[in-house]
Amino acid sequence: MNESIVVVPTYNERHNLPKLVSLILEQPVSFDILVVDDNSPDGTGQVADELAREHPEVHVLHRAAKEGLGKAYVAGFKWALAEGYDFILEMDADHSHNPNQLPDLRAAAETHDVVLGSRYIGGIRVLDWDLTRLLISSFGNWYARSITGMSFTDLTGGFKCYRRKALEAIDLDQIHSVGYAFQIEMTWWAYCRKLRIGEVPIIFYGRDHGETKFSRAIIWEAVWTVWKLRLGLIRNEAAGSVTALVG
Ligand SMILES: Nc1nc2c(ncn2[C@@H]2O[C@H](COP(=O)(O)OP(=O)(O)OP(=O)(O)O)[C@@H](O)[C@H]2O)c(=O)[nH]1
Ligand SMILES: [Mg+2]
Repeated sequence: MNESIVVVPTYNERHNLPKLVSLILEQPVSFDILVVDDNSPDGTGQVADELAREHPEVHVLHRAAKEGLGKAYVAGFKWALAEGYDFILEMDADHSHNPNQLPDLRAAAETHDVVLGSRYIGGIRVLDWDLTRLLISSFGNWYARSITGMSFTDLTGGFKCYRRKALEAIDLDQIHSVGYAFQIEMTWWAYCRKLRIGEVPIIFYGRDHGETKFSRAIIWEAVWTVWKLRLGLIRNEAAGSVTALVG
């Protein structure tokens, strides 16, 4: 068992997963991998099982139905904590995140409890997106930053590394959000706990194969969630609340 594990949520990613797994396993730093599949109709779960038979580093968590990214991550994080991993990373399965940057995130976690892979620190590094999608993402980050007061440049990204301590500080059963808001919410509770949060620059690539799950519902969830967090309308007993910041 390695001390670090990469949690990869999948929904209809059968064409992306095998290449992703081999790229992660080629890294100079060793990582285990947990695929969290929500019973993808395209058979991603079976592809993941085959990869697990081939590579002892690969594990698969099968969930019964699609419930959104947030629920899949929570299940994956709980599994990783129960198995005893010290560094828990997350990335998308669609080759938007480059596995060559996993060692950078892991290295930054030597001195931080939560490391955010940032597309926007020191300039915009997003390839293949049309202008509308880029504007939604950069405006969304500005909006989340302004309302929450967290000064990080990329609050909605899904390429991150948590130290065990950070995930233990948050009550994962009380996580509210399912889409991009999940990423903001997790960072928010770490921020309320005054954990050490850092950012490392990453390059983001548009998805390789398959269909997007990006939707209006996901955007609206994020629009409201930042207010709910800031106003203390969502609570996380373990992590404390906004009053800890103000008080
Ligand atoms: N297990 C699980 N994985 C999901 C779910 N929704 C999305 N994912 C995975 O989460 C990752 C990010 O989702 P994407 O569909 O790439 O979302 P996105 O990056 O905003 O949008 P596109 O890249 O344009 O599709 C991918 O690996 C998806 O397969 C879900 O409900 N359950
Ligand atoms: Mg994607």
